[in-house]
Amino acid sequence: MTRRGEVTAYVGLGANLGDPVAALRLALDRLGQAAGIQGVRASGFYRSAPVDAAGPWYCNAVAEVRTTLTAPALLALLQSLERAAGRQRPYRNAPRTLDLDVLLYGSARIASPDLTVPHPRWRQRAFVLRPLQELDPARVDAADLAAVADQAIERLP
Ligand code: PH2
Ligand code: MG
Ligand code: MG
Repeated sequence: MTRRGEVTAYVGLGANLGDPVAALRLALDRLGQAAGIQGVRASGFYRSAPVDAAGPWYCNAVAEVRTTLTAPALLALLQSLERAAGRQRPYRNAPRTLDLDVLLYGSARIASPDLTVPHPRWRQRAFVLRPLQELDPARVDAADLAAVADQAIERLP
């Protein structure tokens, strides 16, 4: 159930430096406790080979978030959690201790300098489609999933 004023958003979580599983768990806890977040439902965790990037394999997950925050406020919250996890940005797609992306924000389409929603590449990434499918199967297109079948990914037990 979504109450009036609440939006259902989907957040992608990823990490491939430090202790990625611990970082994702902590981020989910902090997200759930943040002001303006009414509920968080997380997918399972996945190990996935880097896509368009180098470095260690990632741990990835997706969270369904009920929120009264605006999309820019949600982005600011996610960025504060990334900073708390020691995120550095030496270059594009560098290995990271924590990456939190707004994938979807209700049915909104946003194209601002800071934020593009839906995330421009969410349908081309198995590490988004597979966990998202657990949370809301109807959102994931079978043809999209088939197109990313070559991306190495496994669900963690
Ligand atoms: N994030 C990227 C680039 N490549 N690959 C995997 N497997 N997982 C990610 O989270 C990821 C990536 C840029 O954000
Ligand atoms: Mg990302
Ligand atoms: Mg990001």
